Amino acid sequence: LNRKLGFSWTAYHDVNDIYKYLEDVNKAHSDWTEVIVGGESYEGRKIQGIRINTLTGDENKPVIFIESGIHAREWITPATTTYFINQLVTSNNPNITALRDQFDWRIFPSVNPDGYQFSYYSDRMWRKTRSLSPNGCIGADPNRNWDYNWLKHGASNNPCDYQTYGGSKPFSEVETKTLSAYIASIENLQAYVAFHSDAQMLLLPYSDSTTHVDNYDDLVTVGKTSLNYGRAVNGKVYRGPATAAEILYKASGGSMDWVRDALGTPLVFTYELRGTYFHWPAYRIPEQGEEVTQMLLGLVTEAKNL
Ligand code: ING
Ligand code: ZN
Repeated sequence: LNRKLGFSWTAYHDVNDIYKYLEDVNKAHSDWTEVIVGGESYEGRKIQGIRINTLTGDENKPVIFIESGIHAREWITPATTTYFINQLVTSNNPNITALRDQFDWRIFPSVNPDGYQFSYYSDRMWRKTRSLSPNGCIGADPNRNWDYNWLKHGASNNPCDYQTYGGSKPFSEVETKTLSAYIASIENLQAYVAFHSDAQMLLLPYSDSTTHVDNYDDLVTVGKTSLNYGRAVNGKVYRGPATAAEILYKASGGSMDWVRDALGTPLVFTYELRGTYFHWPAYRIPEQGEEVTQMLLGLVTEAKNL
């Protein structure tokens, strides 16, 4: 519990409070953090994140990008992401301070802020954005809307589909259009990590194919260490690392696949955290927050051995 900043990890917070927390972290550490805007939403919110980049004399550290909350109802992902931010900025553990100091972190806890607010206040199971289609139906799946094999597998072309409508065209959603432009503008992007719930897995690109990418063996090595670190916290076993096509289902148009294909980012991963129908009790947020912290530590530790 970080009382000084008026935020907690024993309750779920709405997006205004999450953004306020990022601003408070920045105020407390203004010399080495920055509030960043990765894009905007249909209803005019910012996609707000935080950059954590300590002053070490190295102006060109590798960038690690963290994407959470692309699916509105997967509340555990923004919650564990702010938990991780808190670890990075407050921990005295040398493993964590090294994790903080060696990278230029760009962390976005809620990349679908309209959807998250709608899930938080109106419809708990909402997943999509909140854009209005000409036929009156609302929302597109922001993890089916990226410009890679758009609508090829595991996506609906029906705007009224509650789950996986891919949008009217690739990047039809302002959230994915603006966020993808922001990601593409990052120099030295080494790792892209997306968080979902609740299949309890680690997924590798590409999500719509069982064909393996050229550095698949490296991704498996890094992914296994990451899962080992995570398992050491609570003993929870995650499936994978493997492609979604192999262990979950085929799905095209996801963020990680576009980042890998369009930008050639070497290390791209999607974690599916735990939960039951997207529910996870608030008092147990720290449990998964610690797991996520260790999984990211394991990822980086093994990646440095490549
Ligand atoms: N799972 C992801 C989904 O969008 C996924 C799995 C990851 C698909 C990456 C495509 C790309 O369906 C959840 N729980 O949303
Ligand atoms: Zn999801």
